[in-house]
Amino acid sequence: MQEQYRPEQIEKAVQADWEATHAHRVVEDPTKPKYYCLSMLPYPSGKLHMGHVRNYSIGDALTRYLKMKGMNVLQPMGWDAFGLPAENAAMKNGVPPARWTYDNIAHMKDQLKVLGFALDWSRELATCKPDYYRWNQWLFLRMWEKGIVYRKSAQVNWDPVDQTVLANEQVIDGRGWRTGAVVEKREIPMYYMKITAYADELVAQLDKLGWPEPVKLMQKNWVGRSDGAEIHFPLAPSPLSSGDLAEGLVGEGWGEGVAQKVKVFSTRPDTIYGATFMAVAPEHPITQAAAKNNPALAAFIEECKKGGVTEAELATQEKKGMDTGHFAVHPLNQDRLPIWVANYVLMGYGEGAVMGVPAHDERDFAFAKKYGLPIVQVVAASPPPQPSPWKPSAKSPEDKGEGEGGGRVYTLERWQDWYADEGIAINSGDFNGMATAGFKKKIGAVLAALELGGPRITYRLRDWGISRQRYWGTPIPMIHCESCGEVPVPDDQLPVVLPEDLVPDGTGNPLAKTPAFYECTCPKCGKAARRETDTMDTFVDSSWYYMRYCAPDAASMVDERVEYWMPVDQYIGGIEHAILHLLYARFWTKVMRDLDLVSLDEPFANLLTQGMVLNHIFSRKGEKGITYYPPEEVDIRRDDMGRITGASGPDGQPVEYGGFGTMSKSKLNGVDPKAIIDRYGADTARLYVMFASPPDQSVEWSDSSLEGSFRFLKRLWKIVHEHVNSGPVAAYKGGEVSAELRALRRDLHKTIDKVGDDYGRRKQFNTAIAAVMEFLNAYVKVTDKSSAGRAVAQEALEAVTLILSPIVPHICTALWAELKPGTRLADQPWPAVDSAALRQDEIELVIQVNGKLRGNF
Ligand code: ANZ
Ligand code: ZN
Repeated sequence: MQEQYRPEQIEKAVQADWEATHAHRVVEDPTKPKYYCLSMLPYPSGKLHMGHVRNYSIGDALTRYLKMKGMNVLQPMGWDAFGLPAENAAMKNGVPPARWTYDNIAHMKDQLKVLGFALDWSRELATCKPDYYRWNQWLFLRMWEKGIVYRKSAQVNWDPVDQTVLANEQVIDGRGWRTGAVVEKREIPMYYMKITAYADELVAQLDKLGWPEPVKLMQKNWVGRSDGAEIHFPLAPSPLSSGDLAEGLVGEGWGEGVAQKVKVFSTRPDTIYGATFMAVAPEHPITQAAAKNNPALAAFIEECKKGGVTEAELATQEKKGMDTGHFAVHPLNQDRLPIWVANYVLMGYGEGAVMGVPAHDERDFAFAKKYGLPIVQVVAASPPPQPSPWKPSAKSPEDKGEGEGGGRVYTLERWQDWYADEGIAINSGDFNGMATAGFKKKIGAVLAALELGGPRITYRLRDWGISRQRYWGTPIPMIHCESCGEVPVPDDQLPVVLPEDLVPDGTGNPLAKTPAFYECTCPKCGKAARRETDTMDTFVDSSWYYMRYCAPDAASMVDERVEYWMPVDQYIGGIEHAILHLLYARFWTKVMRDLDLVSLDEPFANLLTQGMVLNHIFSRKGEKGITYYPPEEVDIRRDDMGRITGASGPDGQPVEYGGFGTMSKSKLNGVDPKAIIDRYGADTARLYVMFASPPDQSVEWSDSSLEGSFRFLKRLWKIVHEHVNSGPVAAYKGGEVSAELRALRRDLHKTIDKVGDDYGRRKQFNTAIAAVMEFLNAYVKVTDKSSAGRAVAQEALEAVTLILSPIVPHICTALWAELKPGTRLADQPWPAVDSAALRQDEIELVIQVNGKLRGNF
């Protein structure tokens, strides 16, 4: 046996052997329990980063462990190959996105192979290949037939200089990233998938998933189910001066009769008597109608358009509003409520209008305070909160003009959270004294009987707009015909192939400028027609790739092999995909189920979100902004405790230490896995990322721990070398051995047991590694070199090699070959725990009395 640990030699040799024996290929085998271990597929950006290494090392350890346990384990890999970065790179370098993508795939595949993951490459797929995306198109057409896909106009960001649609991330401070032109909003038709039809199921089935609770909560909140009521407030005849609102609404698409009321959605219909004003969104038809004769209001609407549109932005921005001068009538007490336009009301949620209940809604409260609108308490806490913040208004209620809510108007200085609480209804007509929970249940029916609303459920979730005005994606298989309208591409004309030789130049989708692509004949009438040039959101590609791995060569979208492998038993990936990707994949699976393509409800039974790999951030503020310095180019000063006290850059001048942050290109704090592997080998890189912390926690990069991992492998090599070099040894066959050896065997079998439990059940690899390290410390202390001692040493080293192999498979394969010449580690099962060895003949019993040591037995 070679004396030195030479990772560069053994890793190549071991990998060549795996390759030659197709060691990682799996086939469906109904006689074995199956296990599907899936890591999220990478975007082929060109380079593997430490995050990939960590993600795939976790999946690989689990895969290798479960294979040793006798399971049929599928661990595939592929490429999320469509997307914007390829177009940007193409623009920069003048090469087609396809070329860039395929080159990157080839390069990253080499890097993955060097890491020695047990991947079944025979199932590799790239989502940009027609034999994959044709099924995106095929399913899209099935969804179209079922009405799950529909077409609707929506707003997009329009760059007036480039004459192109911009993705949200291409809009920087309201301007186009390339041209700097002020971005406009445009309405264009787009295709949508009705994910909202699955909203309830997407929430309900979270319960049966073995996912981290925070991820389930994020999904639940994203769907955002709200139970409440729809309430109609009829419009009051308007004062002459501001024109009649109902008239103004005619021709606004409100249809006759419908225009006569303001509809709102409320989750607290039990506070209906506390409504003192109406607030409508700036885009609401009522606002538009009211603005016709009101230039100040029109100007206000324009101003609102400039503000943010996300919910977070709306929640934080200052509440602003303007009175329309019109009124609505309260459906229960007939009060006249002023209709205001408010910037905190979202057009896209509920009805785009709210009833303002300032006493019990924080936003309404802020708004009412600002504009001097009345505040009426209608819920009394039970037991009453103390001290009561409510004071009768200083002004007499009569001063409010209309006399509405006579005697019920209170002032309130500050908002407190519990104003929103449930309690007992007061100031609420016939409902006074009722618990608000019961009131809330009842009011829906009351409103329905009055034909002024009824119970209603609303979701935050919107339908999934999948149209992208981009080139590098799956072509949407539709044809626009002047006579026939929207015509789906017939199945026998699939796939609609994306030309791979176009080079985008930043001035819009090149497909729309390529007649060879868009000119076609209508499948229905045979006349000249135009092919859709939008492509699909790349989240479509990642919504079902994991099913295609199961049957990569199927002549249909899926086949019975999908039933064998699915669901994914363990999915591993970044927390950044906790919402959209997982939600879309779950939706897509349910659609496939409802189309009778698969029988499962949920694609991912268990989920592990691995923590980020972090590194130090060093920077310096200069005239031109912040400059970042790679940690390896910085001279770091530390105190006795190892804490960083200061640092200087390559020029000797001080740089600022910003703590640990995610490794990122922009902060120049990434560590290139290639450099690590070149220097220490793949096993050290794998050991390091697995040992550094539990898989779901972040890893703070440390060069010294990396060194430590390498030293440990060198030590392991040395221990086995010493043992093997001392000549042949008989295997341990059981029977009595010395107390020292008995203790070592107990330690060994406890370790095997713990490591198996850590890998398989707890999925905590760092503690497993620590246990093996501890065991080896005990091992080297044993002095017995008798034949029994040598036999136990052989047993111990064989077991150590086996149980470490899921983490560091190359070195273990090589060591195994030395320990048991003529056999292969790849053929070995997980070592059995000898329960007899676990038995302890002696224990030490320590006696303490009142905390004082009194003796031991
Ligand atoms: C009266 C009320 C009283 C409300 C109260 C809340 C508390 P979630 O839980 O998010 O569904 N709302 C409805 N549509 C809105 C829109 N388009 N833009 C902004 N706000 C809107 O919240 C529903 C609540 O948010 C609704 O219940 C409504 O205010 C408001 F003590 O109605 B509520
Ligand atoms: Zn036609």
